[in-house]
Amino acid sequence: MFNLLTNNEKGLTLIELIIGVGLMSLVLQGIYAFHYYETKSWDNTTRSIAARTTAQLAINRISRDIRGAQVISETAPAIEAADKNSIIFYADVDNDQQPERLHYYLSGTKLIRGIEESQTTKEPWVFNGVDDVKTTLVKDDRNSAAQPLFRYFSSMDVEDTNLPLSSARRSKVTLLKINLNVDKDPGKSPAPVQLETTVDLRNIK
Ligand SMILES: [Ca+2]
Repeated sequence: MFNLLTNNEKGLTLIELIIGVGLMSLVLQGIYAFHYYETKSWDNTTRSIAARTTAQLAINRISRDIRGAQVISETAPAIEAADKNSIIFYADVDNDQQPERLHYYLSGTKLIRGIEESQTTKEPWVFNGVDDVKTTLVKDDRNSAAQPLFRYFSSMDVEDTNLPLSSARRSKVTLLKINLNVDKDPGKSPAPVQLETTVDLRNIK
């Protein structure tokens, strides 16, 4: 009896070894799975924060530019073109007392900010309608005709859906709603980032 106990304590039987290895394997799988999901979750969180930051910066930029919109000729409104996913207007965004032509538009999934300086350094201001500089503000913009970036409201806060707006209608725009939809991989996590802001245009110069 004594010998039997001693023998058993000296080493593992094959069964014990198999059970031990099996248990160890389960533990390792658990650790791996935990690590995998933690990393994935961390990646999603990081990407979500990055998308939200990009969207917020873009929406801030557009809002700031459009708030400075100004009438540059007596015969044309401050907003030169107004459509679902594009807008053109004039504003002195670099504070040099000369207006620039701002052009926001979607090119595929890119939200672009185009800017053109006047061909003249004093009135009358002359623009060729060609962007001098183009900057991509958002790479993964998922706005579309069904989910437009820009919505226009006339007096009484009535939405004008006759897009693109005619010149007469553009001069009546008092509110602009910007709805930005950013999503790197539609259908996959993280969820799309959607930001909306309203810009009051009643004080257009
Ligand atoms: Ca300027």
